[in-house]
This record gives sequence, structure tokens and C-alpha cells, in this order.
Amino acid sequence: MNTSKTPGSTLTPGVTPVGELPSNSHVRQWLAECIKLCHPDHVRVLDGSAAEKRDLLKRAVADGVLLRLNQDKLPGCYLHRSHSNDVARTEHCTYICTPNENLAGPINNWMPPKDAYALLGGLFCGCMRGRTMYVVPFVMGPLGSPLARVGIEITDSIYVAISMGIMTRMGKAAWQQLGDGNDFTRCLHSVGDLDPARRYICHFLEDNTLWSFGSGYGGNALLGKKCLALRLASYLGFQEGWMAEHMLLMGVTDPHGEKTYIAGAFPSACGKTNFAMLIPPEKYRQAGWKITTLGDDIVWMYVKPEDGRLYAINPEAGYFGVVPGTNARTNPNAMEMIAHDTIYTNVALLPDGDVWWESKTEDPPAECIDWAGKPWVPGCGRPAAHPNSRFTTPMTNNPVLDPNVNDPGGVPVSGIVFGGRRSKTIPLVYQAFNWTHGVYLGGTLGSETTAAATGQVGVVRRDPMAMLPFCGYNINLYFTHWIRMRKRMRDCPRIFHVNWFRMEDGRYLWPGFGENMRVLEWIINRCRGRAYAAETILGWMPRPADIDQEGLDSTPEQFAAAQAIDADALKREILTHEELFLKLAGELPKELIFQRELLIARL
Ligand code: GTP
Ligand code: SPV
Ligand code: MN
Repeated sequence: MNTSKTPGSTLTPGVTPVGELPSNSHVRQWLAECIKLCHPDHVRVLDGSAAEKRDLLKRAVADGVLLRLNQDKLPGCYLHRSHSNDVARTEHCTYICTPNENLAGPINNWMPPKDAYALLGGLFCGCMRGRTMYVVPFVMGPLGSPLARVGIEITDSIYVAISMGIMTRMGKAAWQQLGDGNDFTRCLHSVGDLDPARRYICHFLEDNTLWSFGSGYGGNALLGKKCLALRLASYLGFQEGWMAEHMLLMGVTDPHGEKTYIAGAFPSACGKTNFAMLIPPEKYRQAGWKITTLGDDIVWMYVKPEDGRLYAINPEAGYFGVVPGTNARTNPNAMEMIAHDTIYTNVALLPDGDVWWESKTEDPPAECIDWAGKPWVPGCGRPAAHPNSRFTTPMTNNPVLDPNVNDPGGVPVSGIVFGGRRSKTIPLVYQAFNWTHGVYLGGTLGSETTAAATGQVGVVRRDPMAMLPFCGYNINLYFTHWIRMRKRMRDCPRIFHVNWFRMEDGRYLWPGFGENMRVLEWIINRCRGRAYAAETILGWMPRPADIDQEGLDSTPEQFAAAQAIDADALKREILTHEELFLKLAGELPKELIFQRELLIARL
């Protein structure tokens, strides 16, 4: 292999990296620059081995970064408490740095690269004094996949280093894939002093470079995830003719023994992980339905020339999932998955070293230590776990992991599902008339904001394709790219819209979770040309008889209410599309304008 054990002398005098560094001169030169800038006391190059992981965990515990949980109940599990100002993505601190502002487009924050390098260069200067710099090589995507990309993250957070080991194919495999090449994403990260006023997540599209300062939180700090696999990758996909999307990826085996792959874009904390791991109701399992997971957050999709179909891979190797709401009733697969070798962030700690969060059990514990480390008792007026508390777990923990998850070529996608969190107006399920109409449905997707990002929770905002915070370039070009992808395909996925979250009198009209299988059955059958649909204003919809409701707790009236279309409410909804369209000021692809006109004409 292309490594040498005596790299130290070529780097900054005084710091000899521990671990094996490849002879790759691009890597060495960049690392030397980062050492010179950040002045770490120690440098450690990670190899991704099991022994290394054990050692990192030991150190993190010794440093108080991780707390060892009850190993009888939760073998290999640890708790991390983050700073109370650093618990979610900070979209207002996230920048696209391109020479031309127009490439960042109307919905991204923009900074000229020169200014960003100067500003962040000042912050990074000497920021790792007294600290260890971890050099974390990683691959996004199945090894050997033509889509797979190499990144190297330099970080002063041991929590980030360990998490990257779970979330990516981390270690020697990355050096192997990179060889002597220069095609890797340069990811520089420091937690700094966690001052929110000096927090920046910068994406240098032209330089294949990410600089993140001042946060240790997942989406801000695990730079392979949202920063590389979505923001940078979406721009690469635009240039190279493929797609990077905020989507889950699942396999659905039906009673015929046929397998159909579905991708789904729901905004942050709107149900991707849960849908991707769905356990069908008993009756469906008996009949032979089975769900397997490929991914829960990000897919990369390309058109295979051989058959002209859209194929998808999951670039990640782990799940960074929402904890609250997860329990033995809603997601038993996830409960099994996070019972070992998992890092919990910002959940509550029980006296016996177990963990707890809201809704984990019906009755709260008599006492615990809350996510911030303070004593907690029921009724004290604070949540025990942070609403955006998370688990970090390797995908191999998933009891229903799809056997094709490491297939370098990916799996063919037959359906794309868009979904938002909408307590009003939006029906349970409908299907787009065609691809362009589907792009309109995705493009105007609305959802109530959640705790996954800082800011107000529960307000409806437009979140095109669930990519509002993750589209790394001009959203108008992104829409155009979606529309043009159709021309590359001989046969295209069917597109659907779902809403599990419609409410009446403060209660969900649809039971959700495993029962979503009933909607999924219709979706699969539509993709395979086996189910009926009625034409409506919004698109194709199942009649009540087209969705199996036998054994459902909810009533036919509730189903009707979940599917109801109220023309007046829809008119108001269409007016709110305006809010988005005005921001896109004149550059919106004409296809979307025509779709809007057609929708209005149908009303
Ligand atoms: P990110 O990791 O932020 O991208 O989130 P996600 O889209 O993967 O969402 P996730 O599956 O983690 O669900 C977020 C929250 O919604 C959790 O509290 C779930 O329990 C809840 N949830 C998921 N699916 C359903 C559903 O079908 N019905 C209801 N009522 N709640 C759901
Ligand atoms: C999201 O917010 O969509 C997440 C969590 O998946 S994070 O990785 O922090 O962005
Ligand atoms: Mn997400």
C-alpha cells in the first residue's frame, strides 16, 4: 500500500504525526498547511481499525467527552452531551463560497471565497494549541463505486473523529481509493470555543474544500454528511449529470417476491429514518411483505446507460438519527439497532447508566439527569432529552439492512416519495401526473420546521425537495437539472407526495409508522401498474377502497379526513408558493410556472 511510516520530517517541525500517512504529496502538503495554520500539539492519522476505535473511545471517556453507559444493558454505547448552544444545525451560519454570487443563488447565504478564507483563516489560526488534530480519511459511497468520493477531515474533536468512523467508510480504504491523486475533499474542522457568534460552515465549491469552525454538532461538523454528500455533491451532480438528494432509500419485497426500490425526500426530522426501517403490520408480514433499508438520509442517483433507469446508492455507512419519538411501538427495528455500539447525543441518563428520552417508555422515570447534566424529575417543566437528541450508529447494526447496500452500481429506483410535516390542508397521499409535475410537487414542498435546525419550530416553510438547507448551488439551476434528468432516462420513477402528519382536534388522523405500509403498498402497486387511482386537482389519488384499511385503529371517517381536499385551503396554499417563487425572482424554469398555471386552472 501507498503508505510510509516516517512522515513527520516532511511536515511542520515539532509535530510528528502518529499513525500512517500515505506518500500522496497532495495530502502531505495540505496537512502541512493545516498544521501550520492550526498549531496542534499532537497529530493523529486514523486508520479505521477496531483497535483504534477502542482506543479513541477510551480517550474520549478519559477526557470527559463521552460517558460510558451501562455496558450490560447497552454494550458499546456512550453518551455525549454537547454545549447547550450547539445542539442543531445553524443554517444562518452556513455559507456557499463562490466567486460569483449568482451560483449560490437566492436561498443560500453567500460569501466570496477570498473573504471566507481570510475570516476563517483568522479563526483557525492557532486554534488547536493544546489539542490533538485528528486526520480522518473517508470514502462516501460503496467501495469501488464509480460514484464514491474520497474526503479527508482534519478535526480537533475526538467526538467528530469517532462519529466519522461510524458514519463513513473511514480509514485505509480511503488512501487506497485516492492513490496518488488529488481528487479529495479537503475538510477542515475545529470546534473553536463554540461561540455561536464565531460559527461558520463554509463550502468552497470551486476548491472541493469545506471549512467549519465553532460547532461540534453533526450536520455542522461531520463534514462528509450534509456538507460533502449534499451541498458539494449536489453541485458536482449538476455539472456531471447525476443527483445528490436528501432522501431515504428502501427495498420493498412484495408477496410476488418482487423487489421495488423507493427513495423518499422528507425534510429534517420528518420521518425518513422511520420510513426506511418500517415494519409492516402483521397481516402484511404474513402475506410476504418485507422492508429492507439502504439509507436513511442521503442518496446519490445516476442514470445507467445500459437500461436508462435511475440507480441509487447511499453514500453513508451509518445513521445519525432523531431519538425522541423512537420506541418499541413506533420503531422496534431502531430500538434493536441502537441497543449496542451507539453514541447517544443529548439524551437523559438514568441512575443505572441506561438512557431515556421522551416517549421511550409510556411512564417517565422517577428521576434522571437531563441532557444538559442537570437533575430532572417528571413535571419539572423541561424535557429530559433534547428535542433534537440523536443516535450515531453503524448501518450494520440495522436488523433489516438491505443486502445490496454495498453494491457499487446501486439499485434501480422505481418511485420517489416527497413528504412534509403538515398538520393541515395536505392529503395523506397522491401521485404526480408525470415527472415534471412531480418536480413541481417536490419543488413546492412545504413542511413545519423542526428542532433539527435552530430557530422557530412548527412554522410552515417551503423546503424544495427537502433540500432548502442542503442545495449547494443556485436552486433555479437545481430545478432545471431535475427537469433535464428526465431526458436522460428511458423510463423514469413515478413521483408521489405523502403527509403522515395531518391533524384534527390535536390528534394525528393517520396512525403512521408501520401502518404507512398501507400507503406504500398502493405506491408500489402504482409503480408496477397494478393499482387504480382517481384523477383529482392535485394528482392521482387512491379511492378508500384502493388502500387496505382492515385492522386499522383509525376509522373510515378519519381516513376520509386525511385524504380530503379543501379547495379554499388549497387556494391559500398556492398563494404561499408565491413566497418561494418571489425569492426565485424571474429565474424559475418555465416548466414550473406552467405547472402552477395548470394547477390553478384545475381548481
Ligand atoms: P433527519 O435525520 O433530521 O433527516 O430526520 P428524519 O427525516 O430521518 O426523521 P425521523 O424518521 O427520525 O423522524 C423524526 C420524528 O418524526 C421522530 O420523532 C419520529 O418518531 C416522528 N415520525 C416519524 N415517522 C412518523 C409517522 O409516520 N407518524 C408520526 N406521527 N410521527 C413520525
Ligand atoms: C438533518 O438535519 O437533516 C439531519 C441531521 O439529518 S444533520 O446531519 O445534523 O443535518
Ligand atoms: Mn437529514
